[in-house]
Amino acid sequence: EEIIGYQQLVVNLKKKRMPVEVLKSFPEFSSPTRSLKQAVAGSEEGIIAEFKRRSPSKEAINLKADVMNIAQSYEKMGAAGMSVLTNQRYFGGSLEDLQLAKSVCNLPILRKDFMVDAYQMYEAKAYGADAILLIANALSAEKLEELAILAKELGLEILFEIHEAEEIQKLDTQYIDLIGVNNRNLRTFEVNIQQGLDMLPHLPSELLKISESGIQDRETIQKLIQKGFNGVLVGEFFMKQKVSEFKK
Ligand code: IGP
Repeated sequence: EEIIGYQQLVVNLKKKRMPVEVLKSFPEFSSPTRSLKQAVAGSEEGIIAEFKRRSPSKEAINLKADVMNIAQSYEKMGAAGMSVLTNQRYFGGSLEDLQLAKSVCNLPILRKDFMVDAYQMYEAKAYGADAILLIANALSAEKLEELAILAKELGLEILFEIHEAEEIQKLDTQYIDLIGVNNRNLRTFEVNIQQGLDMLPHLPSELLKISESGIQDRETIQKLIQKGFNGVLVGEFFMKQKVSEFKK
């Protein structure tokens, strides 16, 4: 059998799913995890800066953005980690974006996508993700646990995203590295930062909490941290800026 080059494998993935055995042969598959949890815990503002070309609610944000330049700029800015949208259809992203980001900086990388099956976990690890997203209201409790167990086996950390405090009960806290409180309602796209803040007292105190979505200025970041969040996940606000304007 012909040996396929690494770069060629990357291109092929876009078209069809390659065998899991092939994903396991990617160099990143056996690389150590950069802990997003530790990075957030050890940083003052816990900024997870997101790479997002467009979004379903806003259309184009920065379609031609250079992922390598932005990854390095996020690192220089002092971000604790980077989130890369790999969803093509709604966000214009790709696994190649993730792979490039990982290769040019030392930040832990979160694969931001709608994770629904085991294959995506192997894929995430192979392309260099350190953490994956599990959305509470997108999956059954059984599926969430199944994916969480596999993620942990592969050395991936878990950002568990919720919209309401009760959703925390859908996944045992032993699997959760970070809780993401999404301020954006994924059905109406409406953002309500106060609603996220109101959830804080109802979440387990021992877990790291990230406020996600709709954060458009430094003052809001400071307010969220001061009120008890350990970090923030910010996409559009950074993606609309020139990299030279990024600051801590
Ligand atoms: C970032 P914003 O408003 O700063 O660009 O949001 C992030 O929270 C958002 O992209 C997001 C997301 C998601 C995207 C939160 N949860 C789930 C896709 C899937």
